[in-house]
Amino acid sequence: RQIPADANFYSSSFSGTDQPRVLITGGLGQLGVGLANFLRKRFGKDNVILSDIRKPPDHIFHGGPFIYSDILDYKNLREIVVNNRITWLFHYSALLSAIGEANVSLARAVNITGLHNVLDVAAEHNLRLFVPSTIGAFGPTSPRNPTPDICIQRPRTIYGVSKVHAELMGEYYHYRYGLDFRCLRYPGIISADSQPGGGTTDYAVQIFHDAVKNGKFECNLKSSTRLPMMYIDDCLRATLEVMEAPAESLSMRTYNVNAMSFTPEDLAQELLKHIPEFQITYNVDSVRQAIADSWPMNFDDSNARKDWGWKHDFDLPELVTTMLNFHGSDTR
Ligand code: AKB
Repeated sequence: RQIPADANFYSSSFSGTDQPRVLITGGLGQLGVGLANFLRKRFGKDNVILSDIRKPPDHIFHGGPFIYSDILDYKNLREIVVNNRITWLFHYSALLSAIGEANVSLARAVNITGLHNVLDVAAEHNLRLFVPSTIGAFGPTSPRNPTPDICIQRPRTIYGVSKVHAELMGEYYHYRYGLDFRCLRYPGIISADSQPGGGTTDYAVQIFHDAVKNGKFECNLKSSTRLPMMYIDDCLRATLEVMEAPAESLSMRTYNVNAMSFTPEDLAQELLKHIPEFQITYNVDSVRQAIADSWPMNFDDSNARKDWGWKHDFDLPELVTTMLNFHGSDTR
């Protein structure tokens, strides 16, 4: 691997007017397929390559290029970047907060060693690199209501620790080697046609499915647990917007982005407006509850709004209507 000592070596040869050639790692998670579809509309189907270590369902193969890539295998990653003339990389491979606590060594390998490979390949090949961070990058000693971009970050999960590491390493590579690193701290993301796996905010996705199918939902967080959340369309748009923002508009390389903030009780009340028979019960998972209690309740994203014009479209009422429409419920 060649990481030069000369900080000017990687001065950008990518001009914002070129059509990017995109690679998405961890493409079969909650966000990858939606991001690929979104980017393909803008950059063309063949310019966006989705990748994962798992075999995709047929419809994903038919939607555009899909290849095997293992972020723990540096040569494999480099071969893909070189052979496909990749210029932008979206790095979505990660173990989320709750599952990370059950698999610390795997989370450490994927979230930290994998990130090192991605950073090196991006720096070597002059890529523009997006790495998602999260509300989980904060901890119990961070200000929680609201949480600003710059404050104490002492998360208590391996997921959070790995995301703080990613933020710092990306910024370090930016200042040291000129890597065009861009990072958003996502709230809990709510999507209709893809499932999260192993997160603390997953309840806010599952509740719609169960409400429509069974008219009831058992929640694994307390009714009063307030967390920042965002609908997937806002998340994908924020991601593209920060990637397309002129470098000179970015006063930072890691931004909070926010849309709404609610508790399970707030969400249940909004669902009741559409499904009057809906019932919610609570059976608290102590691991997830402890994680949620250490996370921001509200996110201050004023820097994203000021620097590159971030503005969300979906608040709680629009979120609920959109999710219920997708799940085929009769929304009254
Ligand atoms: C999780 O709950 O672990 C993720 C996140 C907020 O980063 N959805």
